[in-house]
Amino acid sequence: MTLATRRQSLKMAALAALAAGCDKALLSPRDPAHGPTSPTPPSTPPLPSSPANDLLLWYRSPARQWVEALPIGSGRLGAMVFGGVASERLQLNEDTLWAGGPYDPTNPEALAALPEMRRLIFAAQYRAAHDLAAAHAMARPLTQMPYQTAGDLVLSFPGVASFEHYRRELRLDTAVARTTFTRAGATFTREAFASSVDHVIVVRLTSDKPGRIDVDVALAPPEGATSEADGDDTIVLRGKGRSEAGIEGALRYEVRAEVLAAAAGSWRGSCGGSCASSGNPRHVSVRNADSVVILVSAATSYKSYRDVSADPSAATTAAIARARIKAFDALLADHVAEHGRLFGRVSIDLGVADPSPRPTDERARDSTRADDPQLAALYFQFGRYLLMSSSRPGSQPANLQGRWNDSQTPPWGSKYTVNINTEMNYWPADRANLGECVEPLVAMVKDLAETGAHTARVHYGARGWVTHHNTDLWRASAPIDGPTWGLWPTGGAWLCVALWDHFDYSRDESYLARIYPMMRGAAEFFLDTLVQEPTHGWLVTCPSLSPENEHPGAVSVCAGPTMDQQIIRDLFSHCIEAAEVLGIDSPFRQEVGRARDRLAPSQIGAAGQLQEWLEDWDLQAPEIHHRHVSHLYGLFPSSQITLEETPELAAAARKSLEIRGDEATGWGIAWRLNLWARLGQAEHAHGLLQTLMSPPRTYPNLFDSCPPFQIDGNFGGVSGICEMLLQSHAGVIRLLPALPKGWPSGSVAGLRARGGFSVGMTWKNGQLEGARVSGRPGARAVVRYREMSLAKVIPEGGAFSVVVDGPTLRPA
Ligand code: FUC
Repeated sequence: MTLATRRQSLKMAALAALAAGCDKALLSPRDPAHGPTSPTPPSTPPLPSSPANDLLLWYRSPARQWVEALPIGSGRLGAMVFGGVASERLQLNEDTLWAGGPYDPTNPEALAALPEMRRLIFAAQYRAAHDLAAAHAMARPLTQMPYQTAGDLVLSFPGVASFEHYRRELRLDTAVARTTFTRAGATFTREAFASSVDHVIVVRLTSDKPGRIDVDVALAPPEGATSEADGDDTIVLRGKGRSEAGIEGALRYEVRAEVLAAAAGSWRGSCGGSCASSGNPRHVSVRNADSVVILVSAATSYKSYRDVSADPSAATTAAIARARIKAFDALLADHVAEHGRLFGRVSIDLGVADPSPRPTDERARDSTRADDPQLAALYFQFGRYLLMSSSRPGSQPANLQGRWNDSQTPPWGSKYTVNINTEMNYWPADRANLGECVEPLVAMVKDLAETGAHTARVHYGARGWVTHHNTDLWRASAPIDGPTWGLWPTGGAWLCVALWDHFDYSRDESYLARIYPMMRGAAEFFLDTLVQEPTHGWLVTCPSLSPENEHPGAVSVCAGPTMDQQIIRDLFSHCIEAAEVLGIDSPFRQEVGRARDRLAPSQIGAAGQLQEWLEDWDLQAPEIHHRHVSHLYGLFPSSQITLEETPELAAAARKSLEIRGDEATGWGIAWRLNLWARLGQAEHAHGLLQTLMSPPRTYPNLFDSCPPFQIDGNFGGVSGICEMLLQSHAGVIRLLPALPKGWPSGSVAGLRARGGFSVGMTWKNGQLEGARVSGRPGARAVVRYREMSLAKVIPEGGAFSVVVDGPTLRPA
């Protein structure tokens, strides 16, 4: 046997077993003794039996539009599965495929304009300050780079016209999308999953009758890319990232699809005999196969925000080669195990109003009319699924669309908007026990601390680092879009607060040591740039704005908006506590403490509302019902304002919420939901959740609609459900703080609480029955239910239980 023939026969063995679902493919391809294995019929995938309604999205017909398709994702890779019969489409994404290339958007004129902008603002000449900023202080270019689609995997099934018994579904417990139907006496099954273990998207086509699969496999390139067959069994799509706003597209990218077909009894040709490019340079055609497996990988030349020298072709080829030597069952089993490791940590039962199985789109549509607690549980688990699928260690963070985008020009560039949206994406991470998913955000903030240091110097002559209201793959940090939106220096600080939150839930000091330099740098920026406002002598940001909201001066530019003061107060407090925990930086701690004491306080206005600005402008602002509720940051996600400790401010926050009203974007509703839960207003929070998870705020595939699709609403919804069931700020674990009447009996297990705790509990007839709190032995937990309270140290066994006994909460 020549080396070439031996290689070919080893490859054949692996392919045969892979397509047939045969574990023999796990034999080392280097072991010549085993030779080619004969194909075996497709095995049943090792999936647990079909899950309950609250772990399954399902539909009676294929997706007609993108927001009906079902998302799968490995963190790095994403796909939207349409479930078509005669033609199936998987729209593909790769996390680093963005337009543009490394660039420096800072504006060298900004620093010189700073003193005059400040003077104009303190002289109440806001329009002039706005115009000056527009002329001299904004990024160049004025926009950032958009996230891009990577094209489509297109499967055409010749001769398939009619079919019966159609169903498509997405199982949240296994993260497998599946389409089934019958035709001409055979049942056909198509499965797809995105493996974060093997970094490939895997599609398998099977039938319960042999030799019945005919398919043409192609990759449909986005504009500017091309695709072609590479040998008999592979299609390769190659492209170059688009140029945008004068920034040249620097990325090269590749999508590679390898087709592996098995026919009972024999292998024909390199992928099953009739598997060939068959004269069409863009298709791989398979005829009369028993089963077909398609492995898809994608990569770009992105290494970091300043290095685009990776080899995408080497990356895709290596990923496919590694996946190919595993059997399909092994790929699936590893994927299911890794998915289950995170997903299985939390179970939730909010009760069942209607036990009949109904398609997800019908349930979402009907939930406006009748309460459907199972839909809320499904929405919760779907949100957890989306976070796991779009943000994994090593991937980019979840952007405005998570990982899923079918456009070259997506809404708001599908970027990272950090004046609410990116932070909201991560609200559920720790609450819903997916702490690892924060890792990509940490990596992004580390980059921003570098690019933002340059922006801090060029725009403000300051130490530390700054990020304004948006960033992209290239970690651009200068103010974009125009002063109304961009001239807000507090984005990096808010991101640091999000990183701190992850510490607060885990109490992992090695993690704290990692993020401390970023927090310190963010604080340094404000030590250098806060200015004293003339009326009270408070330290304030200037220039700044209350995100995207114009004040009565008909511009948004101002000094010391309430949100800034609250975020900076948190940042400073966290820096002080972090330095204490780490036992470092004593003089810095004191300096930060002195500045914190001089920050402008949260103020109550004439209408009894929490003031959004330093001045009592709220009721004269042009958009009184504005979608952002920035000044309520202090109530949620922060805990500067609580019902118990600052009741006057909590009442003012409530007044502001009432003035603002419930109408908002998807994420705006989700934020309000979390805020009302913090106020203990269960029915109001529940009503907002119902609105959020029904049309028009939710699409048939349960994606949030801003509109259009934006994933933050999904994530804010998960966080809101957590906050209704469990809150853990201000040193207290509150059980069922906002339990609505619609969820009278239920249970939850595996939610996380600040301080390093996990909490499970059951309730019945609207009353808590009992709870179990686990954590590090020796850690002291204060647990509260209504007016009852219990403080207890976690014992050696790592957990304690409490029950409600008449008017008291007592150890079980
Ligand atoms: C902010 C919001 C918009 C949108 C955008 C991505 O600018 O005000 O509604 O969500 O981010």
